[in-house]
Amino acid sequence: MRFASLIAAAATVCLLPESHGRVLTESDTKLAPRGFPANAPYGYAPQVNSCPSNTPSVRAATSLSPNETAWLQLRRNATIAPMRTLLARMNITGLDTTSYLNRHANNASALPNIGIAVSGGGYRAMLNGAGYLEAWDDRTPNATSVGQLGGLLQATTYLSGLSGGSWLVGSLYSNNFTSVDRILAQDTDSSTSGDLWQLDQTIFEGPESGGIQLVNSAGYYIALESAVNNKQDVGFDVSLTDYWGRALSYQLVNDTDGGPSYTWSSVAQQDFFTNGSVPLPLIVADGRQPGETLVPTNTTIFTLDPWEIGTFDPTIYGFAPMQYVGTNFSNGRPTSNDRCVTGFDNVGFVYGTSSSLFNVILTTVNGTNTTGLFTTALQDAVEAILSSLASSDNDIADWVNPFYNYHPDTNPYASSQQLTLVDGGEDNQVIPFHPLIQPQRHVDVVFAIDSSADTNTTWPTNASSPGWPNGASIVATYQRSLSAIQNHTAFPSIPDINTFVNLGLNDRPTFFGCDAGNITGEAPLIVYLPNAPYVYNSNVSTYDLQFNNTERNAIVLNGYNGATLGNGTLDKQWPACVGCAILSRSLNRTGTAVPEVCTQCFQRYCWNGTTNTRTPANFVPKMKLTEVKVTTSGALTLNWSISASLISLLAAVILML
Ligand SMILES: *[C@@H]1O[C@H](CO)[C@@H](O)[C@H](O)[C@H]1NC(C)=O
Ligand SMILES: *[C@@H]1O[C@H](CO)[C@@H](O)[C@H](O)[C@H]1NC(C)=O
Ligand SMILES: *[C@@H]1O[C@H](CO)[C@@H](O)[C@H](O)[C@H]1NC(C)=O
Ligand SMILES: *[C@@H]1O[C@H](CO)[C@@H](O)[C@H](O)[C@H]1NC(C)=O
Ligand SMILES: *[C@@H]1O[C@H](CO)[C@@H](O)[C@H](O)[C@H]1NC(C)=O
Ligand SMILES: *[C@@H]1O[C@H](CO)[C@@H](O)[C@H](O)[C@H]1NC(C)=O
Ligand SMILES: *[C@@H]1O[C@H](CO)[C@@H](O)[C@H](O)[C@H]1NC(C)=O
Ligand SMILES: *[C@@H]1O[C@H](CO)[C@@H](O)[C@H](O)[C@H]1NC(C)=O
Ligand SMILES: *[C@@H]1O[C@H](CO)[C@@H](O)[C@H](O)[C@H]1NC(C)=O
Ligand SMILES: *[C@@H]1O[C@H](CO)[C@@H](O)[C@H](O)[C@H]1NC(C)=O
Ligand SMILES: *[C@@H]1O[C@H](CO)[C@@H](O)[C@H](O)[C@H]1NC(C)=O
Ligand SMILES: CC(=O)N[C@H]1CO[C@H](CO)[C@@H](O)[C@@H]1O
Repeated sequence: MRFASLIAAAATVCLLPESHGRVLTESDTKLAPRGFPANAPYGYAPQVNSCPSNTPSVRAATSLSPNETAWLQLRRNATIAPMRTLLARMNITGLDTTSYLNRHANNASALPNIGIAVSGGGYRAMLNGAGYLEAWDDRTPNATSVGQLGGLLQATTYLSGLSGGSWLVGSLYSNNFTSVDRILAQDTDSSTSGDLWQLDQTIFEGPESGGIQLVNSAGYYIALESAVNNKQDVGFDVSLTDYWGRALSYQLVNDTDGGPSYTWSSVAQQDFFTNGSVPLPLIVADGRQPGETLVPTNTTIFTLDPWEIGTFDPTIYGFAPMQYVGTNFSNGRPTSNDRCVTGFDNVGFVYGTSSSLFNVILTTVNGTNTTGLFTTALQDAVEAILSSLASSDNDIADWVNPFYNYHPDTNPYASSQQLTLVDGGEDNQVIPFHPLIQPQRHVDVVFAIDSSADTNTTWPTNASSPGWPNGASIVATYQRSLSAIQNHTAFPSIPDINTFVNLGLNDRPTFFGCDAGNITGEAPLIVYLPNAPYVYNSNVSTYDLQFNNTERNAIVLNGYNGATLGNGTLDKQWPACVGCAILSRSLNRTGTAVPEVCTQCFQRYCWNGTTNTRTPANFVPKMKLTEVKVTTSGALTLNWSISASLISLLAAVILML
């Protein structure tokens, strides 16, 4: 039986002392230019050195980081030219957008400040999100034709991602901010074997050898294990998330062994970033205290950007330098000037942390009658995992706590040397709004891609009939903005989830907070973009881990059609309406009259305060355009064995830990 033998193989690997300490290959350093393997030649093992003269420290969250403030000068300026081109193409009758932008070009802060938030939801979220980014990217062929939205990405200041959304964001930034279109196109170009986003081989099988990912046949599991062992051997605690992040990287980072030397902080040193030509990537994770099984809505939410890890929440209210995370800090200072750590912030560990939802999977499986679903061997494996995890508290991402002894009056982690982080969606806020609604950032509009599966999902019994969003995620963000932890973040009014379904707000783009005057505090206008069937039933299960390229591309294409409303066929005015959403807060600020076309758009797309709270019938959305046909070659029917293989990977790594 395949999965059982996988476990056996993994167990064998553990017994092989030779697999420790991977020998670095030449290609580790040779392939460097496309990304930034800042920790080379040490791979996944963090390094301890004496601290630099400018001693790293934790700062209070009273403002944006000096790094961000300086970088924004460049970035806000750099967004003007693409915004000018985009708005001009959007045909906003009654407003000369080019003169408007030119008039305010010497004061970029008067102009629109755009954020994009890519939700979680496994590969479904990564691929649906990719379709939106592809449609908004001016490098995509045809995306700059009349009626298209290419350039919105180039006009954006902030790009946040969580869980599956963080895989998308992490993948682009660790690959020279390559375009989605280029990643998908690699399959048709035979000169490059196409190693990115090859989802037909699950992370349990690993990539085919011979490509750039697996250069020799040493074996995928051996490489995974030895990388994590290397980290452990130099004195760091490891957890399931280390294996998870390493395994995902084989699909997401275009380098040998998924680039074990690639760090998240290195993004801040790359030209494409320092010259302000791309948005600031923000990855979100939740704090989960030891012993806690359910993550409350008012948990501390962490943001990991290339400069820092930390939070504006009034609990910790501080940020630590990303490059030196792993260092033992106490009350914000390194405990020893001889011991500053670098290389802990591996990029796979960062998006592995953002998607570390093992506790959710395991508690769900724990309550499920799995008789008849798993083989006896797997059943045993499940039970072994559950008891092992329960006793070891290992179902989290284990970070060295930079906030030890920091703000001890309010910081729930102040007395812990460990910072335990989990999937950013475990507090039900599956869309990463948190970093985008901080008042210091002054974001005007957030394009919020919601790929949650809320309707009709009792995992695992309904795993073959998974769900669509029903607004639950954005409702959770709204509710948090009313609670004690909000610390002056504001959010537009959002109705209940029954209203979402009854009014169809979850089945088409909906704007929230159109009237800035109806909000206490400064909040962006939200362009809510729910996953819906435009050309493909993209509601595949969160636990679906295998896609052939045809289905992968169909989900991306569905997202593209969601972004453009079928290249404008569902609404010819859609591009103008997107332009109006972009401009809305800026027009307020500069006292400019709102053009008639925008008034019409707002009547059509803004939620006007109506509610309908009765319990809705089963939500079954209709295909909006012509469906694309996909031969799935069995991939879709694999739901069960895939879930089973997830369990077997967990079993395998438990054996390794
Ligand atoms: C990174 O992308 C830029 C812009 O597309 C390109 O000019 C440059 O050659 C790329 N660098 C590498 C190493 O591929
Ligand atoms: C961030 O700012 C600090 C202090 O201003 C500076 O020392 C550091 O080099 C900056 N980091 C990067 C990656 O630019
Ligand atoms: C621009 O919009 C106006 C209506 O506001 C419409 O009459 C006109 O055809 C549109 N032009 C293009 C090129 O779409
Ligand atoms: C941004 O643009 C303004 C106006 O063109 C200019 O004065 C300013 O120096 C620019 N800032 C940076 C950091 O380039
Ligand atoms: C991946 O790396 C290979 C080898 O360096 C390169 O030829 C290919 O263009 C890269 N793919 C992408 C999508 O950047
Ligand atoms: C599994 O369920 C049992 C009984 O409901 C419970 O005692 C145990 O804590 C659960 N284990 C995990 C890991 O959730
Ligand atoms: C569990 O499922 C099996 C097979 O579907 C069924 O025969 C059994 O009665 C169920 N057990 C419980 C406790 O529900
Ligand atoms: C979170 O909510 C719980 C229950 O309402 C409350 O006891 C706790 O103090 C809150 N924590 C924070 C940090 O607001
Ligand atoms: C290119 O964009 C135009 C205008 O939106 C659209 O009609 C056409 O179908 C698109 N072509 C392709 C190949 O996507
Ligand atoms: C305006 O604000 C009130 C009070 O918060 C809220 O009940 C109402 O739903 C808001 N209207 C809209 C359209 O957001
Ligand atoms: C929910 O699942 C049931 C049975 O699996 C199916 O009949 C129904 O259509 C589903 N509803 C939705 C909203 O998908
Ligand atoms: C704007 C605001 O009220 N910020 C507060 C957030 O929380 C910290 C820590 O409690 C306060 O110091 C800030 O004033």
